[in-house]
This record gives sequence, structure tokens and C-alpha cells, in this order.
Amino acid sequence: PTGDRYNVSRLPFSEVTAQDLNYFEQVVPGRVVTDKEVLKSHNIDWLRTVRGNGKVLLKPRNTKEVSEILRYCNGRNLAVTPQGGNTGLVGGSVPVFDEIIISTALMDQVISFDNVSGALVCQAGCILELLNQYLERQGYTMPLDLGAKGSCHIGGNLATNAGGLRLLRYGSLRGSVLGLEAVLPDGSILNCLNSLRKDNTGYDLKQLFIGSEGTLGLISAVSILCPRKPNSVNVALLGCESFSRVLQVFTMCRDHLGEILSACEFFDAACMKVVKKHLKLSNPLPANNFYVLIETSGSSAYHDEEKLNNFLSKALDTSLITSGTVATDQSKIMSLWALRERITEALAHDGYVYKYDLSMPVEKLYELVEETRIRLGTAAKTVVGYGHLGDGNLHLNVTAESHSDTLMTALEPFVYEWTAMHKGSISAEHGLGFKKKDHIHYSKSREAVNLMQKIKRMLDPKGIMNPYKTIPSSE
Ligand code: FAD
Ligand code: 2HG
Ligand code: ZN
Repeated sequence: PTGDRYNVSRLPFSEVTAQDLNYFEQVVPGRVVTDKEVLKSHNIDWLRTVRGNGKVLLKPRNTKEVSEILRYCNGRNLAVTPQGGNTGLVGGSVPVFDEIIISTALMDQVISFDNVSGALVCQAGCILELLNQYLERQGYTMPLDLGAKGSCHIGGNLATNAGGLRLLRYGSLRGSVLGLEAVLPDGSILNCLNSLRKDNTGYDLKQLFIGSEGTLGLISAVSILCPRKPNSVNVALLGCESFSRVLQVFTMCRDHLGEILSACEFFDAACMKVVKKHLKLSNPLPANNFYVLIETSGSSAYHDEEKLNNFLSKALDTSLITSGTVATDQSKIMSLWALRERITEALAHDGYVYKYDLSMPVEKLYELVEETRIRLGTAAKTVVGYGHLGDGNLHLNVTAESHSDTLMTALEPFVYEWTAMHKGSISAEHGLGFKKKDHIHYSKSREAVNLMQKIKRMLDPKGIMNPYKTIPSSE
């Protein structure tokens, strides 16, 4: 069905035979899944908007097994799709046709943790939230956090170069990842799994795999630098009348909270409406047009609270905010975060979702939402704008009762052209996957795309790794 809507044809890969299944059974005994019922959830993405027809799911436990699988598939010209938690939002994690799904679900072991440097080495299938819990017991934390933490795998996070809610404080994964191990399409194992802070010996190959969305190899293990768990965390939810006030709040909180600011997120009234309606969450503030969620993380509770309170009274005095609430205890912190973190989940209950993940100059972020709302009129059910204000990253989401070509034509290329005109990126943090690969030109030059295609051909001459994804095919 996906192939039909997106007008894509199957490339001439081989089809899985009984002999292939016998081989896989020897490599991963008892872990070759062909049961149609079990395969269903691995063939459909989290958003339930793209569906493949993979007939085999393999569940390796270690790098050697992955290597044997890929060597064999390459020899047989069988296409594969690496899959972590299957929470990706661009249709990259499921087959388009009958690609073999290689799941990292059983590659879930921590290999080592250095309690002095904070370097964590683990297999790619470790679930983000479990890694965070493991680290918290030792006084550390993961440098990334996102709404999908309960299901997404660290390998999937690297493969998409996920941003998320802590990027403002700890930076991109490109800085926190110290090393990785990847299995290349021909089965060879590239071991770049060191834990050094500094290493300028030659090209930084790990960067090639971060954000490559399973198209260059399967990330089998990860080494990541983890910060100390902050002693004191506070969260404030603020209400603002206009987006220009939201921007002023952002500037002011950087001035006043500078070194302890760890997140600065925003969402609009339409987001508040969907989380209230579909998830039954309650708004602790009077209704506002915009909401800003600020998190501080520091070493002294007293000091941080005092700073936050000073900031809040100044923001209220100058009418930048109309109301605000502060949380210092864990349960209130979580309930404030839920209002922001669970917007994606609430939208999924609202209908068919068109998702745009854009970065652009922060002062332009909301203009696009307003223009889109006017443009679509009553054709859309809900148009929302939210995102990582501190990172200049807007999530523009539109819902409708069902998929409609008319709505799609009204949205694209409008949204992409608007973003390119403001020198933005059409995929800030989710990647291109299956749905957006043909739009890469809005954000990358022809020369850049050509070089990507050359790299792809060099590492994967048969094109078996996650075909139909991330970069346009080169003919
Ligand atoms: P999957 O969805 O399984 O795969 C994603 C891509 O990576 C696919 O192309 C797949 O083939 C490839 N892949 C997976 N594992 C490997 C591997 N080991 N080696 C090579 N390739 C691999 N993203 C953000 O950036 N920021 C957010 O704040 C954020 N919030 C989210 C909230 C929700 C509720 C949801 C559903 C998603 C969110 N995402 C966010 C999307 C994000 O990309 C994923 O949640 C996460 O990074 C993907 O991890 P995963 O293990 O689920 O990967
Ligand atoms: C978030 O920031 C995620 O909540 C998901 O990146 C965004 O669903 C989206 O559009
Ligand atoms: Zn996001």
C-alpha cells in the first residue's frame, strides 16, 4: 500500500527462499520470525502512515550475528531494514516492500560504564529510558531525552541523530558520542568504539553513521559520554499572550538562568487543547495563547530556585508572561513535562497527522504556523505549532480525519519552499527516512547530494541497506 501512495517501484532484489530461512535459522536459532501476526507491528510505523510487507524478522543478539546476516544478504542481494524501537516519524524504520527486518531488540546489554569519565558503552538495542535509569543509580544521566524514551533504542537514536529535550544543555549527539561500532553492508565490522574525549587521527568515521538512518550500515554498539545527574531540577510553565513575548521570554531566561537553563520549549493553545482533549491532562494555568516550559538543572536547589523565582517575578512585572507555575517535586515536574512531551501522542489520537520538523531563525518559527492555518482554513482539523524554542526547531503538525491528496497539495511544496526561503532545514531532527528523501534538495546542494550518493555506492554498492530511504536514488 505504501508503494502505491508514494509511487515507488520495488528494486530488483532477491526474494527470501526456504533455503535463506534455513541459513538464518542457523545464525540466529529460534529468532527468525515469519509469523504474520507478529510481523504486523514491525511492518507499520509508529504513526501508522506507512506499511511494508516484510516477511521475515531477524533478532540477532550480538555483532557477530549481525555480521553473518549482512554478509549473507549482500551475497544473495537481499534488502534489509534495520529496526530499533520503531518510533521514527519519517517512515524509515519499516520496510517499503519485502525487505528483511533486522531488529536490535535483543542487543540490549550494557558493556561497560566508567564511573569517573562517564563513558557508557552498550549494545545498540538498549532502550533509552532503561539506560537513563541505569545511569541515575550511579549518579549520571543520559545526554538526551525524548518523548519516545520508553521504546526507542540508543542505536535508533544515533541512526536518526535524535535531538530532543536536552539538546539545549548537552548539545547534539554528534558531540556526546565518543565512538561506535557498525556492521557494514558486506558484513565487515567497523570498530570505532573508543571512549576517548579527544582523538584527531584521520577522518571521524563515526559521524558518517550518526544520522545515516540505517542506509550505510547497522550500528551495533555505542560509546557515549554521560553527564553527572544534576542535583537540583526545577520546571516552570509560563503563559504568554503572543509569540513575540515568547521570544522575549527566551532571551530573558538566557540572561537570568544562563548556566542552569537546561530546556526551553514552547507550544501553542491548539497543543494544549489536544492534550486536554485526548489525554485528559489538565492545564495548571489560565488559558493562554502560548506556553513556555523552562527547565533548570544545577547543583544547588536553593540557588536555582532563587534564580528561577527572580526571573519569574521580573517576567510577570514586565508583562512578558501572564501567569506561571513552578515545580520542584518530581511528580509535579513530570506532570508539567507531560503537557509538552505528550503532544505527539495526543495528535496521533486527533486523526491523520501531517508532520513537519523544521529549523529556521527562531523569530520566524511561528509565522509559518499562522500562514499555514490561514492557507488550510477548514480543510484541516487542527494546525499546531510547538517545539524546541532554544534550538530554533519548530514542529508544525496538521491533522485531518483521513489522508487527503488535496490537503497534501496545499501543504507541499508550500511548507518546504517557505522553509528554504528562510534558509531553514526541512528536517531538523527526525531525518528524511522514506517520506522526505525526495525533498532533500530544499536543504542540501546538488553537489552535497551527489557526494552522499557516492558514499552510499562505495559502502553499499548493491544498495541493500534500507533502500528507498534518506537520499534520492542516483541514476
Ligand atoms: P527506529 O524508529 O526503529 O528507526 C529509525 C531509523 O533508524 C530507521 O531508518 C532505521 O532503519 C534506523 N535504525 C534503527 N536502529 C538502527 C541501528 N542500530 N543501526 C542503523 N540504523 C538503525 N526525535 C527527535 O529527534 N527528538 C524528539 O524529541 C523526538 N520525540 C519523539 C517523540 C515520540 C512520541 C516519537 C514517537 C518519536 C520521537 N522522535 C523524536 C523521533 C525519533 O527519531 C525516534 O523516537 C528515535 O530516535 C528513533 O529510535 P528508534 O530506536 O525507535 O528507531
Ligand atoms: C517532539 O519534540 C518530537 O515532541 C516529536 O520531536 C515532534 O511529533 C512531532 O512532530
Ligand atoms: Zn522534537
